[in-house]
Amino acid sequence: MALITGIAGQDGFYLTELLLSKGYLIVGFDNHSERMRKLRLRLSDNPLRSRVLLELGDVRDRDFIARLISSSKPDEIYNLAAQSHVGDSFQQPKVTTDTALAIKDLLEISLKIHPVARIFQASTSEMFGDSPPPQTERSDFNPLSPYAQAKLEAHELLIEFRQKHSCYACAGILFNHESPHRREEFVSRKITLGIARIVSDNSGQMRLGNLAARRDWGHAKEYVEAMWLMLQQEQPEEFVVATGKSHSVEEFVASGFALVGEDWHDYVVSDQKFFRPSDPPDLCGDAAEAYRKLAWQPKIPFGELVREMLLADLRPNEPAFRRAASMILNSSRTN
Ligand code: NAP
Ligand code: F7E
Repeated sequence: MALITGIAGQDGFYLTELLLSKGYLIVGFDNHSERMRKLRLRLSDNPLRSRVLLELGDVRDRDFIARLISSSKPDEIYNLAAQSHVGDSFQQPKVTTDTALAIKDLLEISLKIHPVARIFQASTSEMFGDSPPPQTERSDFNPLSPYAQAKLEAHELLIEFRQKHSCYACAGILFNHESPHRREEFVSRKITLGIARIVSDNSGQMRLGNLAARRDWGHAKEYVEAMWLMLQQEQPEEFVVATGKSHSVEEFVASGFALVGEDWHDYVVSDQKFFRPSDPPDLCGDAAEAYRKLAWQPKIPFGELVREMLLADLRPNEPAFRRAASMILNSSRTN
């Protein structure tokens, strides 16, 4: 039995599919009712869907968490709930911090009523800020946003709690991971959806912020495997989860437009409105420890991730989409 907080987000979906395939029963909750509706819809063709119990709820609600843990007695708890948009955290620091720090209640409640549960916390590469790449488990943290600061507090709190109470709790230091289920507020999906719209209308513009920022983009499907592996170890430990290669936002844009035979310079405008007060320049993780101890290694390269996301956003019925899709399929056959 697993409990997943923030189950209706991108990772919640992939983790649910992974755990179902491993025979788990799942209890999951999220506070976003529209996304919960979409999750139910996505799971509707999974023959194992009756093994998932979904609830609307808030990770900051202590009574709700206590009731859920005491009724489900989960072997594993995956804490994915977060206000996870870095840009938004500058406008909403309190909700971002309160949600991140809900891990404290989760740890305390679990220790009190069901201490055998193993707990995974979704920490983030954003905690490194401008620490020089490649970042490892031993790199300095230097958070540059309210989101990064809140996640770092949660990360340190978890490690301290584990040392004090000898419980099984650990945090994955996750670098950016994307998929066709990524919310469109994040740059990867904003780019692939934007290209799909431009191809469809044969016109339009894409307004982005900082094109020079470099991120280490992997596929969410592979990152949830690392989460599961981390809870199967003898001893709880923190791991960097990353591909080891970073690309600039400009490279993401250029790869996407090249796949539909267009030059990005004709469509993309860099707009101050989408810049953040501060932005880590280059986040690129070294996941050697995860490879050595978890035997975890990402296999989906950057180009394939961009292709998969773009293909998913192209609507199949229009001629322009069909043309672009066949170009993408041809390019994937030749490399
Ligand atoms: P996501 O798509 O934003 O999913 C998080 C889900 O949690 C959303 O549905 C969100 O709904 C929900 N949520 C927010 N506040 C909540 C609350 N108080 N109670 C219950 N649910 C709440 O994020 P993700 O990409 O799946 O990421 C999963 C976790 O990994 C997050 O903790 C994120 O910070 C962390 N992480 C992600 C990445 C990445 O690249 N994807 C990298 C490092 C770490 P709302 O829309 O209402 O907020
Ligand atoms: O930005 C730049 C932006 O919002 C990536 C979350 O999952 O990963 C994610 O956080 C980069 C940044 O993701 C736009 O300034 C340029 O440099 O897609 P993003 P993020 O901020 O890296 C980390 C690891 C998490 O933990 C988070 O939860 O792209 N950028 N132009 C833009 N970003 C957005 N969103 N929109 C733009 O127009």
